[in-house]
Amino acid sequence: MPSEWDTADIAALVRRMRAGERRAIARVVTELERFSPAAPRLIKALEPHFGGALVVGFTGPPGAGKSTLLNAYTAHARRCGRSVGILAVDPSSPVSGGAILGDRIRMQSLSTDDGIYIRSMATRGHLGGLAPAAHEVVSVLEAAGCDPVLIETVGVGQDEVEVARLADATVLVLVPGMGDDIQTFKAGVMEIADVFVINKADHPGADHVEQELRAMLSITPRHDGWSPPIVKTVATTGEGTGSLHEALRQFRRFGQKESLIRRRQEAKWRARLLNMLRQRLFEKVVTEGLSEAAIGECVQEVVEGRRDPHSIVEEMIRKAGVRC
Ligand SMILES: Nc1nc2c(ncn2[C@@H]2O[C@H](COP(=O)(O)OP(=O)(O)O)[C@@H](O)[C@H]2O)c(=O)[nH]1
Ligand SMILES: [Mg+2]
Repeated sequence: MPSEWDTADIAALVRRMRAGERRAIARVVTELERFSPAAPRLIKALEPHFGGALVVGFTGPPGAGKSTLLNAYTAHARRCGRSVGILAVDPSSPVSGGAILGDRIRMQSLSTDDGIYIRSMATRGHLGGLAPAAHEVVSVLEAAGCDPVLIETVGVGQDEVEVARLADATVLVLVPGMGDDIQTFKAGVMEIADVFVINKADHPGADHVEQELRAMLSITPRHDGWSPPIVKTVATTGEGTGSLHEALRQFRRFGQKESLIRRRQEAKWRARLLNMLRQRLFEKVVTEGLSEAAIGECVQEVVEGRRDPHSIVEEMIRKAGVRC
């Protein structure tokens, strides 16, 4: 692909991507992740094809079986004739990080299937927080015809709550032996679960976790009226993936009826628009408006106490022609 993109290049790439060509999908994702100069035009060309897929986030403690379950669910969706997009999110490290590597090997049997597209990325953007491109990656997978799009996170924490904002439905994966721990589970994490999975149901104690969960859900009903179903699975054999699929379908139906999914989409777009604006303004002020030398000079002025940083920032914004 040339460094200077013309309209025909973009149209050709989008066409190949929409046909499900893996290299084209990878290319679009990379351009968006890097916020390359072509990114805004690519997003514009893809916008008509955004939305429509069920985006499911899988979260839960490390070792609960999220990757295995995601694989089993993917196999189920493939049997139903669906194309599946997978975004593996590693909160700490770049893509080369070990945590993802283990999952990648397990995902290898899936990755030779043309109906499955897997992408891994770090959650941390260069400015901290969820990488803004995570939104774009999910949208690109949707535009490429993947439905569902599955997102896997590595553990339970703030990143998961952020990732849940990307998803239409969040599956919280628990395992036997966690019964008593459920009380101490962070409230924020419990609240994001639209469907609970008790995986490793081949181990003793699955019923106990289920009882604990039901007790907890009965005393803290959700404000939106949805009662999260509890599904038992054995991810290693695929047992229960049909029930998980059914639970997600029910949630989707409820969400559409109660305009819950719509409200989530609004929240998602709000975050996304602000991210895009932040990125664009930053680019305008820094990348387009300032040279490295000019920034270096400002740093010197601050360090030597000649100027205060606030007035410098104001001046940078003014020089870039952004009116506040
Ligand atoms: N017995 C049993 N083992 C499972 C099940 N699901 C996953 N495992 C195993 O649990 C380990 C952790 O699974 P993994 O999918 O990597 O967990 P993750 O860290 O949540 O992604 C692996 O060795 C899996 O083979 C299950 O349903 N039953
Ligand atoms: Mg995993």
